[in-house]
Amino acid sequence: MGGMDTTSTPTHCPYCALQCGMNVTPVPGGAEVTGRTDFPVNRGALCGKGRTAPAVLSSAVRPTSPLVRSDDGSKLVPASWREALDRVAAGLSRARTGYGPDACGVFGGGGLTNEKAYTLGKFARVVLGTSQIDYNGRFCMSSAAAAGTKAFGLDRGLPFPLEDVPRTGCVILVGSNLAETMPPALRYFSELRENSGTLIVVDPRRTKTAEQADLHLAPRPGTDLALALGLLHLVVAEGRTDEAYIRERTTGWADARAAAMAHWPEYVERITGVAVPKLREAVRLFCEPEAAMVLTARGPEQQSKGTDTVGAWINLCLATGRAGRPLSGYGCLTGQGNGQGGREHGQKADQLPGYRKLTDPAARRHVAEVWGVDPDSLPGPGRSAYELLDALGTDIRALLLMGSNPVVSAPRAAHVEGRLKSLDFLAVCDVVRSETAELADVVLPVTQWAEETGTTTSLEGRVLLRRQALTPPDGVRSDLEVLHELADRLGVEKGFPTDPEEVFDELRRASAGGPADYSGITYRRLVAENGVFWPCPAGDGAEDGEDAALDAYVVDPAQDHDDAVRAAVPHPGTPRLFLDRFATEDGRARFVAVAHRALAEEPDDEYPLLLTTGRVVSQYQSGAQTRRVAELNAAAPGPFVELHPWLAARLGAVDGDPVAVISRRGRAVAPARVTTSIRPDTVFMPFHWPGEGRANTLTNPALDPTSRMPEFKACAVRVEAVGS
Ligand SMILES: Nc1nc2c(c(=O)[nH]1)N[C@H]1C(S)=C(S)[C@@H](COP(=O)(O)OP(=O)(O)OC[C@H]3O[C@@H](n4cnc5c(=O)[nH]c(N)nc54)[C@H](O)[C@@H]3O)O[C@H]1N2
Ligand SMILES: Nc1nc2c(c(=O)[nH]1)N[C@H]1C(S)=C(S)[C@@H](COP(=O)(O)OP(=O)(O)OC[C@H]3O[C@@H](n4cnc5c(=O)[nH]c(N)nc54)[C@H](O)[C@@H]3O)O[C@H]1N2
Ligand code: SF4
Ligand SMILES: [Mo]
Repeated sequence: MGGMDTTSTPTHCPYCALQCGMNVTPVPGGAEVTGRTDFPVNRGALCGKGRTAPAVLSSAVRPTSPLVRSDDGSKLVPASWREALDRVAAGLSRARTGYGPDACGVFGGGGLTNEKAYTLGKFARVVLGTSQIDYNGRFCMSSAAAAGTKAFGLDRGLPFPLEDVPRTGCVILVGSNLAETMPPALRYFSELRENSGTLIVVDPRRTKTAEQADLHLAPRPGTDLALALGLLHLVVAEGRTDEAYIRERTTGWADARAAAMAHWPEYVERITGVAVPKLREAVRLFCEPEAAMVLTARGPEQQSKGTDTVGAWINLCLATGRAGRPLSGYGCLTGQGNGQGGREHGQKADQLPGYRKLTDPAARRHVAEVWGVDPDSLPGPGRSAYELLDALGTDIRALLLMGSNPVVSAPRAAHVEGRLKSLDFLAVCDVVRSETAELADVVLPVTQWAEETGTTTSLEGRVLLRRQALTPPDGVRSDLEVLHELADRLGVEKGFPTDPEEVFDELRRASAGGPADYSGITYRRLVAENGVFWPCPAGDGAEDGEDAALDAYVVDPAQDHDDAVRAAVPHPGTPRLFLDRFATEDGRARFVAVAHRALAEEPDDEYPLLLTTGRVVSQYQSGAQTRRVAELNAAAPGPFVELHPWLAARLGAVDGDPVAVISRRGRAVAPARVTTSIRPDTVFMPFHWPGEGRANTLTNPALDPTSRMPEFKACAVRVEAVGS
């Protein structure tokens, strides 16, 4: 696939879930990218990270040979692929022989393509026979996924395309700073306002996104649940519920209503710090137009009550008839490049491909048949991401890590770093020498986005083909090749193809009939149609007549095709979900009865402030990739601590002075950034950097009981001036 000459290839960005379309063109000494104007989501726009992504392809910033730990353990030294793979197979075998299959752990990532995520899950269950697999998406959108599944019977980040946003009446954006985290998406919200729609932003900080809003609510971190309940209370009190909708399309209203009525506006003001008139204004803006949306991101989700919090925002949509109707609905803005697909195809602890449940006997039978194994041989659900990392070196003796950098990104990171060091054996597949790779016994350097082909599923639920545009450097191999070689060494010779299209065709069969059904999607369609929204089941005639039907269909989808073509025409995909019914058994959406509760760690005399964490526009995640790009480092050179001038004055700190932020987990030091855009009771740190300024040294791994999401967005800290 793809031209290896100087022609440009249409593909997609390696980073976030917007998956902007880009053209990649080889140039002497590297490659250039331009935004694809034919891709509807970004229409040619790219952020700085996407524009500079080719810099990470350079052999100057990445290993191009496997690395193994030297005999004295002091450093990583180059080795042949044969030796490196032998060592990984031996490390995994030793753990399995010594302690049983669950002594091998696998940790994946939401940046991996669908093909890789699928193969990694299969590798864990079929080759290693371990239940101990999970991935970094657990740290990302798992609370929204749990709440969405509970309410609607299905979790797809956005149940509608972004193009619907400018045409609705009001959007409440809860804890998303998309002006920095998905810059090209901001256009949809500007267009909304140009069309006289309104934007409400809920964020403890006045971010670049909040500056665009008609109304900014700045709650104390971790109180979104109370806020949503307070808004629902007002909706009821002001007679703004949609009773016919509630009756026809939902269940559970009586209990949810009673729970909301216990949250008086004045009580909610006391908890959140948002004044009652602002609550009333939000209700008015949300309820007056015909249609409205609530979109959440990591702010309300990365809390130890994230699932209930998202549930409360969904309640608000349901009570006002704003879900499963045109231009209305609840959506979660998924984060990683394949944050959506990565959570559907089996690298999650409790899951089989097609978003099936590992505990469902029918699902086990279906997938086991595709895999050619006995259903009883498939292990059960394993631990969630943080629990898995916490068990390293105790129950789990060897770990295969692919597509994550937990030394920087996991909560209570110093502890996690210690657990990684206590392993008998650690293998890391990565494109760069990440901080976690530095701890490994073996590092396997792999090909990157523009050097390989595979599919991702964007935040809209649109499956996309990322195409190979460049020849990889000598010495690197693809993740699929790595898994193939390891499976072979561990005694499974078949079932781990290295051709992504072959893997995708198997994934289609494995997902057929499941909630995330990809069976009607082919690589050809993805190219011809610029992506396809799931679910997209294969029609009855699809296998036979597919090519002819596709050609006719692609030439003119709207044309009146004859019956034979029509029968074989592929399912068009599903841009908009739930318009007729929700995906629950009875077709109705479910309210949840939830009540406000405290943070896992409330401030006290010793730790009187709240720390919240998040992102800046020029760095991505743990920074493993973007910290290797000069232009991005110039724009965002290092960590900082945002604090309000009142707090700074009390500490005697001025802008730029180093300050120490101390929590029960540890201490981090970074320059103060004094700003009125943050609440005086809260400090903010971005989490992109290792070392002294690592935000995750401080964060609290308290988990949401349902989603197992850690409380990244609020923990108790104190701040001290340093060296003054
Ligand atoms: N530049 C850049 N872009 C990215 C990424 C990146 O690392 N860098 N990562 C990608 C990924 S994986 C993800 S998940 C997305 C994340 O995208 P976002 O969710 O937009 O990112 P965050 O900065 O983590 O959090 C958003 C906002 O939540 C606010 N917040 C903090 N605590 C609370 C709270 O208690 N309640 C509410 N309502 N808000 C709160 C923060 O102040 C912050 O402005 O971005 C994606 N895009
Ligand atoms: N304090 C705090 N912590 C957070 C968050 C927060 O808001 N606050 N957000 C959380 C969220 S939402 C997320 S998603 C996580 C993300 O945190 P991480 O899981 O650490 O994510 P990345 O930094 O993207 O790490 C991906 C790693 O995989 C490598 N990689 C990229 N592509 C590939 C590939 O195709 N194959 C292989 N083998 N490797 C690849 C990259 O080089 C990088 O080293 O962080 C979480 N941590
Ligand atoms: S917004 Fe996201 S997908 Fe688009 S160019 Fe930037 S990082 Fe890439
Ligand atoms: Mo994320």
